[in-house]
Amino acid sequence: MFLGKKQFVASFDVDAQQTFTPLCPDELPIPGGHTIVKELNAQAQLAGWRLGSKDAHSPHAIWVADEHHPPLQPVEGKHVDIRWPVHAVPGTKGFTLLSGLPEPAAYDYFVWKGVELDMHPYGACFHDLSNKLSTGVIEFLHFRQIQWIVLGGLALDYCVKTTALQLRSAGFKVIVNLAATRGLAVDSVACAKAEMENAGVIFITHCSDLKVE
Ligand code: VGL
Repeated sequence: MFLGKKQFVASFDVDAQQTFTPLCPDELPIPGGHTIVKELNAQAQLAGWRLGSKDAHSPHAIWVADEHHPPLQPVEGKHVDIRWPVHAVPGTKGFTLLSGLPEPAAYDYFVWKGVELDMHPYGACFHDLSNKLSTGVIEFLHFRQIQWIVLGGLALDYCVKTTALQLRSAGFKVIVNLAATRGLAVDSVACAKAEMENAGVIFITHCSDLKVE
């Protein structure tokens, strides 16, 4: 698939953090989550710009599961839907990017999300669940006149999906590189793929499917 000039193509590493890998078994381990680094770096080589995001959560956020409130149960809250185990706490191993990725400062644009105690965003484009409080990603992409975004990261069925849908709504052409992402659960991955496909997201199996000039 030909994408045209590299300067109009961005690569996006969504939440490619250790918290979402078997290296952090008590957080949100995703099978194979730690195996996507080579592919994320390869897709970034094809793009003129590299963006990244990190979940940055408090262990005291209102959505944190405990012995009385199990994970995946609904929570009352405008910017929160369900509970999750503590994950991606700044200063912990889980917060760090996967080994082999650049430092956040080496990306062209990098976002921390979920810092507020009462918010648990999934997409990297907005801090809230009603898409009102921008992280600046969409503005950055417009400012640079970027047309194509190639996405990878964790997890396919949550943050990668939501980011892809937000970018489609903002009018960008969006590709999800399946070799550069992994999902939390088989059922939600199937639903997520259908939802993304309906929204016009394109799937590739490997970034060698892409060509730029
Ligand atoms: C994520 C579930 C909970 C993700 C974050 O990054 O996909 N999933 N928090």
